[in-house]
Amino acid sequence: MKLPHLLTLLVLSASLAKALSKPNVLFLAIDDLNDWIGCLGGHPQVKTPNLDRLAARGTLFTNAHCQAPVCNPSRTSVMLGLRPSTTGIYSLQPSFKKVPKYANQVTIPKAFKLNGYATSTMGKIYHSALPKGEFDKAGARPPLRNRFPDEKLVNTPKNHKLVDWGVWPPKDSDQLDYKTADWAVHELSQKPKDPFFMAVGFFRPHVPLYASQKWFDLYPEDSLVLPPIRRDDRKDTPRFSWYLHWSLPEPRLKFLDESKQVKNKVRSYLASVSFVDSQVGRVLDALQESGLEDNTIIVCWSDHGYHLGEKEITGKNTLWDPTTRVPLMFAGPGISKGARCGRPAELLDIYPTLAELCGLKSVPEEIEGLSLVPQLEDAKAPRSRPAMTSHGPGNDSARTETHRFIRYADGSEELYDVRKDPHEFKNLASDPKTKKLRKKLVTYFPQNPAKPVEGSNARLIERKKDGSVYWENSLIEKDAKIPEYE
Ligand SMILES: [Ca+2]
Ligand SMILES: [Ca+2]
Repeated sequence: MKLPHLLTLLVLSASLAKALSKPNVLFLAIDDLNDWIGCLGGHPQVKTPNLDRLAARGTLFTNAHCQAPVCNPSRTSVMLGLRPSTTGIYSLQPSFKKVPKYANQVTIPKAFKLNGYATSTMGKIYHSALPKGEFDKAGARPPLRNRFPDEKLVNTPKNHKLVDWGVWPPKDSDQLDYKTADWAVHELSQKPKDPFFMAVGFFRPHVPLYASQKWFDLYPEDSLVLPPIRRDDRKDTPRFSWYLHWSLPEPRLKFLDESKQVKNKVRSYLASVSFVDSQVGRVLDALQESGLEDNTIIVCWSDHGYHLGEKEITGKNTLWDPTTRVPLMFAGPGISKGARCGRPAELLDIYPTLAELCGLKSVPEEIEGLSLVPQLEDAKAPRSRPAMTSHGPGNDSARTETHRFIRYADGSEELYDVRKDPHEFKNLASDPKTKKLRKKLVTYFPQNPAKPVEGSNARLIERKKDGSVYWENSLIEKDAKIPEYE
């Protein structure tokens, strides 16, 4: 009788040890990546074998949306677990570190650190320079030769240095993302101290949309499929929708049409996506080779999407799917494999999800997301609310499984039935039959959105109480022509 008893003890202690050993976390952030990845099907030709294999290893959220349609507020919302309408951080500045109320907030990496994790990072996780004290260890940004060509490849109306696209640089290893992947590969090969939280932030497909020739070769120009663009799509969107992207460094569709750049820009974006996918692949391979894969949770997300002509614009700063819909996937211990979840999900949910998966104790009570663990166990598990996105106070959007609803700060509205109209072409908000639904969806919006914090500026849209509207703190005249459009 002694032997079975010993065996039982051994089995018990092995499962106890497993339960006690905290999983590592590999946190992969990608900048400006919309739903143009193979497993989300946003573009029929896109090639992202590495993101696709990660999705196949875990659970992919097919209806995930950012909380703000620009870098700084979206990333702040993810890392602090708070909505822009709560913090008042809506624009490209300030960093939360400059907002006294949030300067010492327990962010995701800090929560891991407080729970005994070794934390490290390289690349773009926060929008601005990496705040001090966020991670134990940070990879240094290396000097880059060939970061920019001698002259811009495309002359755009604003001629912003970053707003450029085409074949560049000659070698992948000249790209910052390559160096970032190098760093992660090296760190993983050293078998980091257990448990670890490693955040790796990739910069493409943020502009400039540069990739070397081999990535362009994946998308021959003569067979290129263009996104669903309707050149009269803004006829039924309110004037206020233009205020959300009143004047951007990114050109309008009109410029792309006139300069015959639609195909070139679409190809450049696709090439940039495939390039960044290859760098994600290098990191995933390194994790596998390290032997740590079985005890590592991987989460991969993008801070918001990107328009390539849809709704007659390029860039972000909107409340429609091309901007709000983002890749979000989890893989690792306790997560269903090969699952696709169509329930609305928010990037805000990453914080409580990781906290639950890793059994974190020191997590701020006020974080606003909902843990996605029920959906990671069973993709059909219900979800109590839509995914919300805000751009400036009072401009809100709710995405359910069937509809997209938008209300702007002046009360104008849009409603799309995405079952019949997945590209949000036909605004149904003026149809009286939709009133009941619109009234219901309004109830999810923030009731008293925070005012923009001091120092807010770039990409800030604000409607004052007297009805005047300010773009980046400058008044928009009531009858002003829409820049670069009218
Ligand atoms: Ca971004
Ligand atoms: Ca339309």
